Amino acid sequence: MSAVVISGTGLYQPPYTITNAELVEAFNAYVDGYNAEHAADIEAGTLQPLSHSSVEFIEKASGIKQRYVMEKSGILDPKRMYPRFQERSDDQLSMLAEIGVEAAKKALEAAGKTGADVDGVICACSNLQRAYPAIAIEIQHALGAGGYAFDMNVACSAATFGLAQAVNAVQTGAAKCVLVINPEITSGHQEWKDRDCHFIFGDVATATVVERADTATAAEQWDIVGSHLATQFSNNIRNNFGYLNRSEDSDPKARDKTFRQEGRKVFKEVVPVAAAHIETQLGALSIQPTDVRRFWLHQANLSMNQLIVKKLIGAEVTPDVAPLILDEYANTSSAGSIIAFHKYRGDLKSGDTGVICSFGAGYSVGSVVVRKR
Ligand code: CO8
Repeated sequence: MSAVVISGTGLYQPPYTITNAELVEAFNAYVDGYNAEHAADIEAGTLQPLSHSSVEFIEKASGIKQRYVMEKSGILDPKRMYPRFQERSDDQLSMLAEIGVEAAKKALEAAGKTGADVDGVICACSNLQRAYPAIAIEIQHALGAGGYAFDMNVACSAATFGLAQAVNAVQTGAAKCVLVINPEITSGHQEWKDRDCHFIFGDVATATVVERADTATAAEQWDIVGSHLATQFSNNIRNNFGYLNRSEDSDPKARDKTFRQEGRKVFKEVVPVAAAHIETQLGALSIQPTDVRRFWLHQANLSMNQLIVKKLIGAEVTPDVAPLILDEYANTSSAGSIIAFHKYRGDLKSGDTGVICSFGAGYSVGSVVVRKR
């Protein structure tokens, strides 16, 4: 079995920012328009009016202050409320591949590698742009990589599950250098008209280079100490969009064809599952949670992350122990824990141990324990 390291990460940040104030202004204009249009039904008591959203609620309930998006005019248009993208021809790079390639180039540069060194590409994300060919194969082609490539989706846990597949491939000799890429254009599947969740998501792409330790040349390398994955079925986060919708003659714009969740239930059920998951993994590796220098957690909710780490270390949680990127990026689904790892690891010393952990729809929990070389 080969020793495996993470030798580089990369981040692609979309061009547009939407602040909570901008989002709430557009949402409230949509609500006013909807209530005016349906005034007679609301008056007759046959339809419930929609309620305004608020900046204060969003910041207090989630910790989110803004998000990056690929396109903002469509999202902020009260008559539309979703992004406006240009359809591309078959010979143009797809949007998902394009942002994946940007993140991958940065990760390769950090690792001191080129596309030609890569013999495995995994595109791991929450929403895939098309059925086939795989986005990963398109990225493999664009980077001039060899070997094999495939797409996978484990919603918010796609990145850690993808990392675990990459580690297995390198350990067993199936590949030498694998790129795990997480392009998340969540704005396409976010329900911008639902006040319970209209503030949650943002767009981004991350990439991670996983390779044999004996080929790694990067100045900074992270040993993979172990990975641990688990799933448990739940309908509390769900999206029914899929290829059978046409045959079902269902409405492609119906509410169940975009992201929906029982946020309160998710919060309550996932906190203990994630904390127990990390504790079990650390126990199996003979590591005390208090000896973990940093937790790079999935970024869905500030209080959720604080509770999980507090359960583990039995003390109040500081950003030094569990850094937050959610305030700036919002929930970027699978990419969140990788953004945190990408931005907040430079100060750690050789021998320091950290945990990259994601949790979300499925339910799914994935954790990867790493140690700085
Ligand atoms: N403005 C003002 N008031 C509001 C708003 C709003 N925008 N929204 C809700 N309220 C009201 C509610 O109506 C409610 O009022 P009342 O008490 O009168 O009934 C009150 O505020 C409280 O509402 P909630 O109980 O819903 O509020 P919470 O405190 O639970 O906060 C959160 C809501 C922030 C959603 C919180 O529950 C949370 O973060 N939960 C965890 C969610 C989570 O981790 N989800 C993971 C999903 S991500 C994932 O797995 C990836 C999926 C794939 C990505 C797809 C991309 C699109």
